[in-house]
Formats: sequence, structure tokens, C-alpha cells
Amino acid sequence: TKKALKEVVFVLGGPGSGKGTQCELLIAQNPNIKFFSAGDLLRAERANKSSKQGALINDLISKGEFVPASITVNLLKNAIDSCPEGSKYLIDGFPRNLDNVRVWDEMLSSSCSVKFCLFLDCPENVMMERIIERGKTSGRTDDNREVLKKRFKNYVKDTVPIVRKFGEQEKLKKVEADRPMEVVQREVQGLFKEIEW
Ligand code: UP5
Ligand code: MG
Repeated sequence: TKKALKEVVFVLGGPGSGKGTQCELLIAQNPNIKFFSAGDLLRAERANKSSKQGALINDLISKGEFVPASITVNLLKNAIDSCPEGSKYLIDGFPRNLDNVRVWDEMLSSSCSVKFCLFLDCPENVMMERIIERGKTSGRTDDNREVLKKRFKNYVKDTVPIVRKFGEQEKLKKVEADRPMEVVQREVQGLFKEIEW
């Protein structure tokens, strides 16, 4: 007998659009949802001294460049496989480019079904202000003006086309993210009610 597919929702949006914030608020209300952030998984792997990939991941993140898809998708697959009972998966900050989509499809489309992509739409100047402010205390090597410019550039070049692709497949749910976080969250929660999460 065929095993039921795991349900996945991707969360995309530019750097500082509020992906992490909205995901944390959502899972606080929905303990049945398993949550993974691609960026957090990569940062944890970078910190893992026994990982050969650590140095490469560190170098790319610190430059605002994307990590090779095989690395990211393997981390996501391990994380998802480590929750045998889970049926609902929220994934923050993935897929960032076409290669991410391709490798996800190869490795996970037989076990996961993508319900939709939540897109946090936010003007660049607002995202910039938020990240510069957060950079004062975040300790993230990529939270400075110079690297941020590269993150925005790669977002526009590679990730926005992916957002558009979900739209063409009628799998995109857009929320205006330039509003107070509780207001954004209320709308986000409504979208998850629609799919009975
Ligand atoms: N804030 C949030 N919402 C707010 C609101 N509504 N009003 C006012 N303030 C708000 O929020 C950012 C800041 O804004 C916080 O201080 C928050 O309080 C405030 P946050 O929720 O952290 O925004 P988020 O969208 O998560 O921003 P983040 O910086 O995490 O986005 P990135 O997409 O840049 O970071 P990510 O961790 O996903 O990726 C980092 C790097 O990892 C990438 O650049 C890349 O090098 C690598 N990566 C890959 O290579 N592949 C992947 O698949 C994923 C990552
Ligand atoms: Mg984040």
C-alpha cells in the first residue's frame, strides 16, 4: 500500500520580509506543524565542525550567495525523514532558485506534496531597514549593507522567478508583509485554515 504524502508549505519572500517571524508565530498556534528553515539548517551545518561542507556553506552564506542545491535538499530531506509521524511541514526560505526546485523534485516529490507557497511581499527599503536594525544584534555574518545588496540581487534574479512559477501553477498565496506582524499573522493563519492545517 502507498504511504500518504506529506504536506508541505514553502515560505518565500526577500531578506527581512518576515519569513522566520511569521513561521514562529504560526507554529506557536499549531503544534502539529513541523517547521524547518533552510537557512537555519545551513547555519547549523556550517557550525558543525565535523562537516566537510561547513567551510563551503560558510563562505557562500557570508557572500550572500546560494549554497548548492544538493546540500540544502539533503539537509531538508534528513530533517523531514526524522519526523516519521509528521504530516504537515512548513519550510522557510526554500526553494531559492531553479536548481533547488529541480533537486527537490528529484529527491522529495515522491513523498511530499506541495500545498502552496506563501509569499511575503515587502518593499525593499522596508526589508533593508529591518535587516540593518537586526544586524546590530543578530550576529549573522550576512547582516550588513554590502552582503545585503548581494542577497537582494540574488533574490530578484533567482527567487522572484520561482515565486512567479508558483503563481503560474496557482500555488501562490501572497500576503502584504509591510504591516505590523500581528496583522500579517492573522492573514497568514487564515490561509492555513483554508487547507485545514
Ligand atoms: N520583522 C519581521 N516582521 C516584521 C513586521 N511585520 N514589522 C516590523 N518588523 C518585522 O525578520 C527580519 C527582521 O524584521 C527581524 O528583526 C524581525 O523582528 C523584523 P525575519 O522574520 O527574520 O525575516 P526573514 O524573512 O526570515 O529574514 P532573513 O534575513 O532570515 O531572510 P533571508 O532569506 O535572507 O535568510 P535565510 O536564512 O533564509 O537565508 C540566508 C542565506 O542562506 C542565504 O542568503 C543563502 O546564502 C543561504 N540559503 C541557501 O543558500 N539556500 C536556501 O535554500 C536557504 C538559504
Ligand atoms: Mg529568516
